Amino acid sequence: MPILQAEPDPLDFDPARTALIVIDMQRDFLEPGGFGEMLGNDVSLLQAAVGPCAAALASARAAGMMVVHTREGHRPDLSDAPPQKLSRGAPAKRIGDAGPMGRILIRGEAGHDIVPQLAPEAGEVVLDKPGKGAFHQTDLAQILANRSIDTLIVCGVTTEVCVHTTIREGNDRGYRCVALGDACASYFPEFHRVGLEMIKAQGGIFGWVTSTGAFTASLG
Ligand code: TIU
Repeated sequence: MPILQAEPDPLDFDPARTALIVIDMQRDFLEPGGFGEMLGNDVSLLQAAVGPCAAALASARAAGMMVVHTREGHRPDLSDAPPQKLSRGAPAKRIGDAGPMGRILIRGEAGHDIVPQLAPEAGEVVLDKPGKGAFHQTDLAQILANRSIDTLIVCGVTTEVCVHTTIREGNDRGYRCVALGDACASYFPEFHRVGLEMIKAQGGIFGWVTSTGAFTASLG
């Protein structure tokens, strides 16, 4: 079995029982002219994760690993969006409002799509999720159970929001969750750094952290 060099400890993993989960690498969060930039964020911070995510995807595909791409977004009628989430942010810049790449965080809109550099391939799972965590109100648990998955390699954006929530959810459900630090990113560099520290603190309180290079090396 491959050994993955990670913090706080190395772990062995069976690629046939491991899934790469790419979180919310969507145009609205990452591209200049999207919703993220409209809110005043420096999207180049998130762009830094695209190359490492592409490298992780290439390795996982070559190894025949399961790949899951998630997208955060809602039904066009907003019926699945809690009022508390809809009321966040300045008026006219909220979920469902007209944004620069279509309605903000609405399924089917251009900005909701995954960036072209990381486009899903045939046979990969694309998971639409209404929350920050990938398990909340989705069929991810069943999809992973059907393949006897026990380990999740997690990358994407943002480190402290959707990546963190998914790793916390996965850890509580019994999965071994490993963040690829350089393949995650945040609009807030300090949140990214501390977010990774939090996962691996206290002996790996809810997961492991490693690098894309260590992951690709472990697969040979
Ligand atoms: N995907 C994800 O993290 N969604 C967010 O809303 N993140 C923020 O950091 N805002």
